[in-house]
Amino acid sequence: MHFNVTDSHEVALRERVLNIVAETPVDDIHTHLYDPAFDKLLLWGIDELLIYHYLVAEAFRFFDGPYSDFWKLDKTAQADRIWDVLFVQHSPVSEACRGVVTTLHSLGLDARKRDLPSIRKWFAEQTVDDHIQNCMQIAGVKSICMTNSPFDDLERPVWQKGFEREPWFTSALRIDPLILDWPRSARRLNEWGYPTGVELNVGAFDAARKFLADWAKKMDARYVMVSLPPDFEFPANTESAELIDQAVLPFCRDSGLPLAVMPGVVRGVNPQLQLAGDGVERSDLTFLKNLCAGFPENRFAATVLARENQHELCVLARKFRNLHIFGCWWFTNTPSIISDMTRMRLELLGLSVTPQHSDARVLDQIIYKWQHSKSVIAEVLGDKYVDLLRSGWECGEAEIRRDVEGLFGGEFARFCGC
Ligand code: FIX
Ligand code: ZN
Repeated sequence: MHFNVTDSHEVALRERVLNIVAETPVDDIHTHLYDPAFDKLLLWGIDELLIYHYLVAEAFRFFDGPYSDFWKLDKTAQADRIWDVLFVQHSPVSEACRGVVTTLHSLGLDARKRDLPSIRKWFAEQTVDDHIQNCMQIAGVKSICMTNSPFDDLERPVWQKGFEREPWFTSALRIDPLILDWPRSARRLNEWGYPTGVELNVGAFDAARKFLADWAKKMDARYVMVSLPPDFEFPANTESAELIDQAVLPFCRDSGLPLAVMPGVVRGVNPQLQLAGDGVERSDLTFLKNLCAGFPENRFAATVLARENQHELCVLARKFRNLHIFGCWWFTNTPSIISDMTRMRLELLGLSVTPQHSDARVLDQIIYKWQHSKSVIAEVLGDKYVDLLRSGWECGEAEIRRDVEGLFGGEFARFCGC
């Protein structure tokens, strides 16, 4: 039976949801942005927006000639070429291109004039500190979680030297090389004062655990994170699986930090595209089931790259409360897929999820990533509250606010035990 609800009641409810979603500040739980202390590692401005690897992949579809013709150009010339091919010669309808338009417009720039030099001039007049505040305020982002890797030769010295972190930058300890390339990582651990051989034994696991503990402390990490290939297996007689079993999971248990896994990425499908050359394949999520079932004292967060995996991921999260699912990652971060995934997650899991993270690599991108995602999430949520209304349950303003705060960081913080 459906309750008799007037159209205007529904319209008002949708409007309320839209406003609350727009107003609720977000904890952006996975980005590739940096505290300004990392200097040049914090990317921002129009040229960085244009050479974002999402746009590079799209631009190459129109370029002729060798890949190197593009890569040998300096940043400004690369940005010029991308602007020309994706914004001038064609209309910027893709999600990544529209993102640039939304961002410029929200910053008060008129992209319709197609005047790249004047846009550049505006950015050249900004200071980084003001620009961070401006972008965060427009995007409605209250905290930005960095992806911090001790294996990154550019960022490691900054951590070692020490710096005063802006309070709104939090950290996730990223450990892909440790898990996926142990022989090389073992050599590096040795150089950094964690004595270990390449052979995996008690000493090696101890070294890896100590390394994780020291870096998690240095970074004040909220969680530990690794991206994984689609065929990743656990348990397995592989270095990766053994390291997870004997070093990462015990460390995470002792420290109380969740392990965030990101399966599905195939690195370097087309290496000529450099950072834009990674692809996706459907993952076998048996490993995740085995982790959640076999290690109930560990907490796992997961975002999965293939669209085809999303339903089973939701079902997995229904089975294991130590699994938190988050974000529409990378190739799933488009309005139509966000809409599908968010609907599915809410329908199967209710509100114990984090529907989105930005994955921004360029500061300014938080503006479009959140504006675009929020408009889809608001629409989906609006439908859900209207369905409830028709079924006989009305949610008040404070209840909706509570729910939305949960989705935009509250639930993740609860899951992390904060
Ligand atoms: O592994 C990751 O964290 C990915 O998000 C990146 O590798 C990827 O390049 C990206 O920027 C996706 O949005
Ligand atoms: Zn990422």
